[in-house]
Amino acid sequence: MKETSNPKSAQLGHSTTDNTDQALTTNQGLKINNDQDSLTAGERGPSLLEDFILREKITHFDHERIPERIVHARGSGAHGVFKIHKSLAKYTKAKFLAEEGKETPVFVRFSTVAGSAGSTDLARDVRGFAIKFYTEEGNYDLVGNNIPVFFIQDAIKFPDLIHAVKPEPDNAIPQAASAHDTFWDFISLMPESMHMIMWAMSDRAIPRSYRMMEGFGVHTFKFINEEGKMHFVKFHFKPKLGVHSVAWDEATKISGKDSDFHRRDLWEAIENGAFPEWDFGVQIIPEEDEHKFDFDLLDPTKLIPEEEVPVELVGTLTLNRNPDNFFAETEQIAFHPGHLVPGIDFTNDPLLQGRLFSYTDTQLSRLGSPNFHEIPINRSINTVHNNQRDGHMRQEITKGKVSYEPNSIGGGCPFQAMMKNGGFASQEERVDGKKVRARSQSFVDHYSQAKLFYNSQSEPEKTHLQNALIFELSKVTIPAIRERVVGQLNFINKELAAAVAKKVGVKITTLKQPNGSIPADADPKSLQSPEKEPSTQISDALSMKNTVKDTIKSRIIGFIIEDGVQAKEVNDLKSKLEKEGAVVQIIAGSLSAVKADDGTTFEPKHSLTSTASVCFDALYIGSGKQSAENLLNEDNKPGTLLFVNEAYKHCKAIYFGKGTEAVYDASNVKSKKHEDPAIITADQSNSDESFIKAVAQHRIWELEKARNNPA
Ligand code: HDE
Repeated sequence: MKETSNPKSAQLGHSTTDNTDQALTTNQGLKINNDQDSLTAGERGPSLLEDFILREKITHFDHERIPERIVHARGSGAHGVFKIHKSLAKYTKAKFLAEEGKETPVFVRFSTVAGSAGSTDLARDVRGFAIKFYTEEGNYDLVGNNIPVFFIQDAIKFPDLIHAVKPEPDNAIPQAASAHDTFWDFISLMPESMHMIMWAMSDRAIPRSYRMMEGFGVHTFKFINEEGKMHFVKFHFKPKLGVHSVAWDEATKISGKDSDFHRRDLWEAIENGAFPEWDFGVQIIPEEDEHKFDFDLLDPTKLIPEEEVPVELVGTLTLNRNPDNFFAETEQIAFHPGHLVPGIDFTNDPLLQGRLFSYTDTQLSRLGSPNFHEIPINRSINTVHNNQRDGHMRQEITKGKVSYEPNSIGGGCPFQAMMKNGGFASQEERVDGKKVRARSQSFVDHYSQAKLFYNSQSEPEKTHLQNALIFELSKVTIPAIRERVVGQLNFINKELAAAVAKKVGVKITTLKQPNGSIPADADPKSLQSPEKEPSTQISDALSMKNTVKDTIKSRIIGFIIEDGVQAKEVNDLKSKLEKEGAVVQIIAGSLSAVKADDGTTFEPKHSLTSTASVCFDALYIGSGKQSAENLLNEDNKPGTLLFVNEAYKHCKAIYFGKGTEAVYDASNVKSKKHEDPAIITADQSNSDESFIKAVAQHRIWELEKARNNPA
């Protein structure tokens, strides 16, 4: 889809300013002759109140900040297009899903949850995955996450959860981290969070890139077709590049080396034309099957295993344009799960129900006016007609005397649309029962899917999860909290609990009240036992081991070279890798041009000390004895070895070019030559191809334990 054919981009064009070749003006359009000095009484005298140019500039500056989002404050976004390949008309009348081949403009914002707007991208955290579809029937927002379940079952617990995870209120420590007392105190008392905790402590919470994570709608939603028939639906986005993460040690180091790592990665991929893509899929459940599952479809702490209901892939999401202005677009975009189009409706999931109130409410304090829908990024591509008027910063000039309905003076306009003409009508549903403040009995199963997730992980994933729990709980200063969390883990997996208990210095106790925080008058007998097993024992889709591993597209490969490097070898490999879509970046001892053996030069993008191996997916040590010797000279040796040793520790592919044995020998690489799939040497057959294959594997986590490398 060309940009000119994207109706949202065309609409934004009307609000976009280009300053090229323009004179500087005030906000009133007055050309400014001197923007260097204020108006003063005498050259060394006081400034004058009448200096409207100074006052306008300073006043605007004084008010340039708006409140950051209460959650998901740190985020990055991009424009793109959603295309439906296989019509869903059988299930939904939503036009953007029903018409095969239809393209819909989108804006997607990814985020972390707990940190402030300036916090590191690599925090261990859930990632937001919020999509605004600018459909011809109005904006549809799918405000999802990269994890398919949530911590809590009811919106009334959300402020508690967020207060617990945010920096502690007395000293505002720690920033963008769940590894502290209040978070784990709350979690230890909330068994319903255990499934989500398994996900949040897994490597899913430290993605390699926004482009390499899944997206989920989380809640069960409803599809309604032209005949009014309803199906339940779960939404999925599966990245074409596969689902990949970094190691925790990498994450903490990236936070120091480049805390904008994910933001930069998304920006650069789009600038380089490596447009991030996801397959869009749905799990469809006929209305009559609502109670067929051994969990409640309305419970947001449960997923539907793909073994029980397969994900049908029906579309693609592509991000193809960076915003022109971060504040105007990424910051001011306002999502809301209640932005619906005909053919999609909510369920009674009590978490979703609470969200329906929260999102508009929060925009009022964040964006400051009920007219936030008029901000260019939030405008629908179809025009808005209603009788809402006035308010702060109103932009629209609505003609006529009439601002009420019904009316005769305005000819009854704007009029209500019949359903057959696209009028939205909430799906009718029978609701009867007593007014109660209680959790449904069908929600009281907190451990079975936590077991499913844990049991579905590969060995290295289990180790990472265990280490994450150990790291987090080691930061908890109150032993009773650590012990209570271990007690919860013990209901999920005994070995996991034992391994964590040992490292965090607590004993395993059987919690008497596994169901944790319950209403004051609850009957403990009504609470179910943690012995329940999941309906599916193992689900392959839950392990990242089974993800896409056949592409090196957009992977960043560091070429470490120095003077004397063999130009032909470097150029040949570079073109091979670039042909496969990888990005090659030259690293040398300094930023001075590297003189190759044939007299040509290479311009380094980085020096050994300005970047680090954690910012790369794989390394190539450039061919040539001379280059290797220079990489090991007094000046460069520490940097070169740190690069190689860290990459080795993080199980990345490393390719030693011809004549670089000295670097191999000096490093911590202890693998037997030709026996380690991630360590490639130029003397092995098909070395280039072996390297490409190893890079596509992302990281060879299975080797981590054996390497036992302190780097
Ligand atoms: Fe949100 N959430 N949330 N949330 N959420 C917000 O809205 C809220 C929940 C999600 O990039 C806020 O505009 C409540 C689940 C994303 O702009 C706020 C509850 C899921 C984003 C809010 C939840 C999400 C938000 C803060 C429990 C995954 C970022 C700023 C009932 C399905 C959107 C804003 C963006 C943002 C409330 C739970 C996803 C305060 C009350 C579950 C991706 O309205």
